[in-house]
Amino acid sequence: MKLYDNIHANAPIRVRIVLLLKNIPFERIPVGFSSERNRTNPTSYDALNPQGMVPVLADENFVIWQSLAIAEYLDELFPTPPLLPADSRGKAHVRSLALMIACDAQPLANFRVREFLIREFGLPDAEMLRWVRHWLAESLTDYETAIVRHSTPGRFSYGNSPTLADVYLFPHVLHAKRFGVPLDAYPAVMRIFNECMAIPAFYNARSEDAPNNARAGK
Ligand SMILES: N[C@@H](CCC(=O)N[C@@H](CS)C(=O)NCC(=O)O)C(=O)O
Repeated sequence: MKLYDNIHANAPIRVRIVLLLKNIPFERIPVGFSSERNRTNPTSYDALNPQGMVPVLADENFVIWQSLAIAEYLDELFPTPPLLPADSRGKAHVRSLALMIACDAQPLANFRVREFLIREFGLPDAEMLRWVRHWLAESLTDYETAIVRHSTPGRFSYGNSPTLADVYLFPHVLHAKRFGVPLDAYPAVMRIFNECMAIPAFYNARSEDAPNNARAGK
């Protein structure tokens, strides 16, 4: 497996967690970001992923993008340990949690969004930071509410073993830390984050400690 990755990026951490949890060997291919995409002269990476984002997974000639699609593909190919509950309701619940982050939270703080706000609206750094912190804090409040009110009790977002919900939550908390979001208001989220930190696959998937760091575009 090849993982197209960027050392500073958040979304590929999700895929690295899945690969490491399931002991799937992989090679990281570094991808650089530019501040504005050139639609008239697309790069070879744009040919791989029409969105030009990371992560992309190449399983031999099969190329797939969007971390949730990648994670579920890997979960089906390598079922142990499972990252979705066996029952339909459990699956739907875990996907709801993961999608809160994947669809509604992380995109608002993405590199291209931040770049656009600065470049096109002249947003000063401090205001841009306010934007990012605001949406990160909102999303953590919503996640905290969701797990306190609606999840099955347990050590993780859903029960006693990590699921795709935790695969999404963990890098999101790292992102919030990086942007200086105060985290005291989210005790349930932070309890789960600390449980994840104790699992080598989560810990080692973080950008600083990821395998093949030297290849990852420093
Ligand atoms: N929904 C996508 C999000 C991917 C994404 O946002 N990737 C970011 C890095 S964390 C990216 O490539 N950003 C480059 C850019 O914004 O131009 C997924 O889950 O794979």
